[in-house]
Amino acid sequence: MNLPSTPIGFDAVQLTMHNQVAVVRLCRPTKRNALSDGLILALRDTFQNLPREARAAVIHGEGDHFCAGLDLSELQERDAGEGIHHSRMWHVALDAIQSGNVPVVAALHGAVVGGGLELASSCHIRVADESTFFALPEGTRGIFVGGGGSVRIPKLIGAARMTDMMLTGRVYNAVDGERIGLAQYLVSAGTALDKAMELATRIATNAPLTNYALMHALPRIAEQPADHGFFTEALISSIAQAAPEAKERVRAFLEGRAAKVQKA
Ligand code: 1HE
Repeated sequence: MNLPSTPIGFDAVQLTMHNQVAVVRLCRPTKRNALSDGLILALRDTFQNLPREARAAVIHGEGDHFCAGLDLSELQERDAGEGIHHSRMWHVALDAIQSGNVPVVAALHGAVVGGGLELASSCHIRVADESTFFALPEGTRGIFVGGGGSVRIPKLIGAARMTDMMLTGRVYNAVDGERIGLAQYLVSAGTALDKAMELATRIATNAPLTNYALMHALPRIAEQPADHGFFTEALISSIAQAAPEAKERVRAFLEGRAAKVQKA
């Protein structure tokens, strides 16, 4: 996709606005977009400070790969305390993506490995093109996931599959990755960004309160015991339907002014 390059912000993380969609690009292709501390902090700052007009976001990587994970050249001997702070820094950055104000769509291609998969897992929708491959080489490197992967990835594929990936170094191709739930969309090579932009543009037209409820209420409800979940659902659905925008959208449908659901 041909996106105009008027970056706002950081060298290795570029932000451009396309109508109401914020497009965030990892720009470290010579290092396969490996996530240095600086890049993690830039991601944090970018997502904590998205322009007010943003209603959805897309994240993608420059070059042949989405992201090669942690910048291994920065991996040093850390004592336990420093290790905790480093991991917590990733948690804050990726939480800014998952728990921000707008849904984020990841456009994936090439390597989505280690911390790159942790990053992708913090997004709300993942679009993988046919060149994508997923792996967690942490097991092979003698380390462990530290960017929230042990929380988020089992929610996508289950603890058993994640255990297998880390114990055996198993690599999933795009087809199998989509099949097991690492991505919700599989598209032809070179078209992930186009598809992600199409989805984000559509998401940006939703009522902001509905998007917010999906990002913030749904994951919590999914973790609650059923009776708590039903109660939380009743609260959030009543708040959403009471919004003037919801009333107008329902009225538009009843008056034949809104699109019907089309057969897939
Ligand atoms: C890197 C990194 C990196 C590439 N840190 N520098 N992640 C990994 O264990 C994955 C390591 N990377 C790879 O397996 C491969 O690089 C790729 C499959 C992603 C791409 O292969 P390729 O052939 O296209 O590139 P390359 O020749 O391996 O790498 C090009 C350059 O990028 C090279 O540097 P150069 O100076 O020699 O040109 C590589 O050293 C550099 N590079 N990946 C640093 N990851 C919060 S905890 C998270 C824990 C983890 O993420 S562990 C998993 C880390």
